[in-house]
Amino acid sequence: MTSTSHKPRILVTRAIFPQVIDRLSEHFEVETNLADDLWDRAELLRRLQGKVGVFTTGVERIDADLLAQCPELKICANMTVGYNNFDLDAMTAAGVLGTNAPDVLTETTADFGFALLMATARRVTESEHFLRAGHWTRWSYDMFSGAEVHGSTLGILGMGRIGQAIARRGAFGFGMQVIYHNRSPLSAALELECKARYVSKQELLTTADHLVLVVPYSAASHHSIGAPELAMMKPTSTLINIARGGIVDDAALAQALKNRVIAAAGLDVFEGEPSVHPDLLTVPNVVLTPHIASATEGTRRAMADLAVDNLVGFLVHGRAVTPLNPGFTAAA
Ligand code: 8YV
Repeated sequence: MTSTSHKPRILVTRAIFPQVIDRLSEHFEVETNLADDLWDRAELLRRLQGKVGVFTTGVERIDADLLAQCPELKICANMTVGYNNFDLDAMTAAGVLGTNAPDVLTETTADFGFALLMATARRVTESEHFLRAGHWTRWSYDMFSGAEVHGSTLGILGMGRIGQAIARRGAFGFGMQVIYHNRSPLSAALELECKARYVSKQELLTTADHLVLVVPYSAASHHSIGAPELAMMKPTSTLINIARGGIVDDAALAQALKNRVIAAAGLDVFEGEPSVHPDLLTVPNVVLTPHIASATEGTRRAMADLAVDNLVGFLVHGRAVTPLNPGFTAAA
């Protein structure tokens, strides 16, 4: 398709709210993917030709090889807070800005983390499957007896904004003792606000009744929770992953759940998703959801709007709202 438009050209890689396309179209010539086709890398590369910006959804791998083939590209705007799809060093070297979508999803994602914790501890999906299968024929004193949530010890690995929002829910909503481990401790004021205590990773693993993972994915956090860490956890404990696939060794977790090394797990993210390790599908003591922690309409709109603000901010006004590259100086 040829065009006489002189607006800068951008690409939106997946289907998104029509209002998002409308907002972008005020400033840009927008190539969309309204059919929501899943493009392979070659197709993404082809579509990126001649584009100065791209609206991404957190899974499109932006690395040196791709950037070398897209010399006109200036900004990649993720509508997600996580940005492990960006090789930020390669982007900085190529003069390409990366932006993410923090803050707007914090409370919604923390709500979901807590929902998954509750469902896992109290065996909500396992018992529903039992009921739907027609197995509920009588009351029994220990039927689907689960783990206590109120008053228990909540462990949080990764104490960024979402971790802090989960800590507040646990401390003030459920009277939990909150412990956390992070690269560095929070300020004393923030610790007080979250009623959370900094501990070593070892103490976190051995003490938590419910351990929630909210750490960003990187080479350093790959398989942060594997067989040795699971073996350190209490046999009565639950593990919740709302961060990223790859932080947990899913094969080791499936084995640990099968052998009751820990009591249960709740997983919203998976290694190699949307594929799920087959052994996780056969153990009963795991709650599985398809990466939906931020999925409310209001939050997904806010995330997409922030990506638009970044594209317009940078390409039209010269300043992005939530830039990622440290010390990035290149102008749009
Ligand atoms: C996204 C997320 O919905 O923001 C993130 O980092 O994990 C979720 O909120 C998900 O990444 C969609 O790709």
